[in-house]
Amino acid sequence: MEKELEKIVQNAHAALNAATGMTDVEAVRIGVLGRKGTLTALLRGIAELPAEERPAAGERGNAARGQIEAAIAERLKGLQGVTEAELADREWIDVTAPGARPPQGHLHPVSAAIREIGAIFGSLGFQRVRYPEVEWDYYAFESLNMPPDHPARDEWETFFIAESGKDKAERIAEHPKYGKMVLTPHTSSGQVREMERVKPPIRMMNISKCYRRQSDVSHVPMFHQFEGLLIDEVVSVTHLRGVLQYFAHEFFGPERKTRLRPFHFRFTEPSFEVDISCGVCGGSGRLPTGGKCRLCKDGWLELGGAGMVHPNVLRAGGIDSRRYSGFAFGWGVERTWMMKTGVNIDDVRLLYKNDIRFLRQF
Ligand code: FA5
Repeated sequence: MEKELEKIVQNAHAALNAATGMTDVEAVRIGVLGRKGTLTALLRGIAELPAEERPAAGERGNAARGQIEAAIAERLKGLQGVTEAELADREWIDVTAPGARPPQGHLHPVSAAIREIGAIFGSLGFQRVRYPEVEWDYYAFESLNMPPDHPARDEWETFFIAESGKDKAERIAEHPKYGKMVLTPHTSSGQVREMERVKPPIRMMNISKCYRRQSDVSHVPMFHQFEGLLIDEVVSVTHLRGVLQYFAHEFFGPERKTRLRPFHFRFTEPSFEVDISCGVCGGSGRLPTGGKCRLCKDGWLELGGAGMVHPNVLRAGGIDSRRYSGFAFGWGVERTWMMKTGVNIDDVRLLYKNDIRFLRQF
C-alpha cells in the first residue's frame, strides 16, 4: 500500500505539472480524489486491512490526500495568475489614445447646393415654397403665356402623364382650364400658383425637381431648378440685376461677375439669359498657358433665364399689371453648382451615377 500511495502522489504531481489550464487540474482532482478516483479507491481498501494496521494506513492515506489537495490548490493559484496576466495582455486598452472615428457621410452636392442657395435668397427675404412635381399644363405653360400648341413649348421636352378615360372626363368637367397632366419641366410652374396663393408684395423661392426628355453631358432627365419671383409696386431690371449679382457674389465668390444677355421667353419681357464669368480662366477665355479655355471658350458660362414678368402672366395670377411689376429668374441647381470655382466637372450625369468615389470628393 505504501508503494501504491507513493505512486499515486507522484502521478498526481506529474499530471499537475503538465496541466496547462483549469480544466486539466480539475481532471486530476476527479481522477485522484473523485468518487472513483485512484486515492479514494485505495483508501476504501483500508477497511479490509487487519484492525491493527488500519490506524497507521489511515494516517498515511490522509496525509497523501492532504498533500495532493495542497498541490492542486497551489497549481490552481498559479494558473489563475497566468490567465489574468494573459487576459490583461490581450484586452489591454490605452484609454488616452484618440478614438477610432466611424466613417461619416455627407450631403449629396446637389442637396448641399440647395441648402446654400435657399439660405442666400432667404437672407434677401425670399420665402421657400414647394409646388407639385406632377403639374397641370395650365400652370406649366398656358398661364405662362404659352397657349396650347405654341411652338415655344417644344423647348421644354415635356413628359406627359396619362389619365384614364373616366377620371379625365370627370376632371375636365370640374377643371376645364387645367389641360393635360405633366411632370414639371421647370419651376416657373410655381409663378402663377404663388400669385394665386398670396397677394403682392411677393418674394418667392421655389426649388424643386424638374423633368425633361433629355440626356447628354449637360442635361439629365431629372434635375433641379431654383426660381425666384419678386412682385411689388416699382420693380425694375436694376433690382433683378442687383439680386443676381448679390447671389453670384455669395455663392461663387467676389471675383466672379454676371451679365445679362438679351433672350426670349414667353413669360418675361424683356427676357435675358444670365451668364457668369468663368472660374477656370477668370473670364478671359484664355488659359495662362496661352490656349483657349475648354470650359467656357469665351470667358462666360450660361447660368439660366431671367426677365421682367410678362403682363399676361400677372393677369393670369389675378394681379393688376398697371400697378405691379416683377422679375423672375430660373436656373439649374446642378449647372450652377458645377460652375463653382474648383469643381471642374465636364458631365452633369456624374452627379446621378451614385458612385461614392466621385461623390466623396466634394
Ligand atoms: C427655363 O426653364 C425657364 N423657366 C427659366 C426662366 C425662369 C426664365 C424665369 C425667365 C424667368 P431653361 O429651359 O433655359 O429656362 O432652363 C433654365 C436652366 O435649367 C438651364 O440654364 C439649365 O441650367 C437648367 N436645365 C434645363 N434643362 C436641364 C436638364 N435637362 N438637365 C440639367 N439642367 C437643366
